[in-house]
Amino acid sequence: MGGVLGKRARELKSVPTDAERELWKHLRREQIGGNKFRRQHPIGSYIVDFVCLEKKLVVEVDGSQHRDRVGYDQARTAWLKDKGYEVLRFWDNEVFSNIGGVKQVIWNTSPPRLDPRPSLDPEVSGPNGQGGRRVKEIAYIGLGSNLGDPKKRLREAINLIAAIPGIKIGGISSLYHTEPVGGPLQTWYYNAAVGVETSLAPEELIAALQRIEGEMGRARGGRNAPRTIDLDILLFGERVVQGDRLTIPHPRMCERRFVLAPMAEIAPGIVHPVKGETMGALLNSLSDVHKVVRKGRFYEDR
Ligand code: A4P
Ligand code: MG
Repeated sequence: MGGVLGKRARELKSVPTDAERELWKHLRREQIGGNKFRRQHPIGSYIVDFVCLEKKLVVEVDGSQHRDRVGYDQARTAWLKDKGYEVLRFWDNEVFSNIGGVKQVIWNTSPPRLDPRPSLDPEVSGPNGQGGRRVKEIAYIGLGSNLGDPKKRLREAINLIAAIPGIKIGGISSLYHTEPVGGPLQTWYYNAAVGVETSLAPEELIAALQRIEGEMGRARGGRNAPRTIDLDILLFGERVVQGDRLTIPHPRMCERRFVLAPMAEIAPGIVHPVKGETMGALLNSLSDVHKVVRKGRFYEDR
């Protein structure tokens, strides 16, 4: 998606006005956001758009104030809808005067569900312009945090994952509040799982995830120590990888309720390539007694 929409974004991008900048800051404070696009309004004013990549959602904020006129670019909206985007529209006075309501509408818009079958789209080319053609695969990433506003950290991590070239987020689990497993006495974690469609190789994916952990200020505090963010590759298609730096499936996933609960939510029928059992079955037969509390849909629990 990045390619086409990215090109579109480049076409539309220009220097924002002060009003737009202020609006953008406001929405950022409220953690609505993704990329910001701007374009010349057909009737002489401007539209500011916010694209939530992980939800395939475009939010159009129209600053024209002319409610009686059709201010939106209908061809563009049709184009986005054709590409599977949900388009929500707000007038800027709605955004300023009712940010809570607007937020609710945005976060309640359901995230897209991941199609668990790998796409065999032959048009997928290798990342970094290498030209080698790669088949997209479905990988699942486990997220965990128990330091520094963990819920916010998980959202931030999902946004950063969505921005990795060669990755498209498909499914996002609910947010789970979980009792710590192992390690020193520490506060409860928040955990989640996301499914991604990717043309990256597993080694490239783990490198990208470790970069994000670094960017988000993760300090390595030892095994099972508290952490601002932990991003683990749980599954990568049906691959079994056993290297020095990477083990897939994640070696401890089947013993952990904080991993299997979100996984069984987004991918109940996916089979563990070594155990030969589905995520749902693994969760049902799990003996882990650590508490895991589902906190509702990820974007509702704010
Ligand atoms: N590595 C190998 N395979 C993988 C993989 N599939 N995904 C290597 C990610 N990393 C993988 O990881 C250590 C090394 O594992 C890396 O160099 C990587 O190349 P790390 O993230 O630096 O360290 P870590 O996360 O502390 O170690 P580990 O063993 O991954 O810990 P876990 O198993 O992730 O457990 N309790 C609750 N409730 N919720 C939690 O999220 N997390 C942990 C950490 C403990 N208790 C928890 C939670
Ligand atoms: Mg880890």
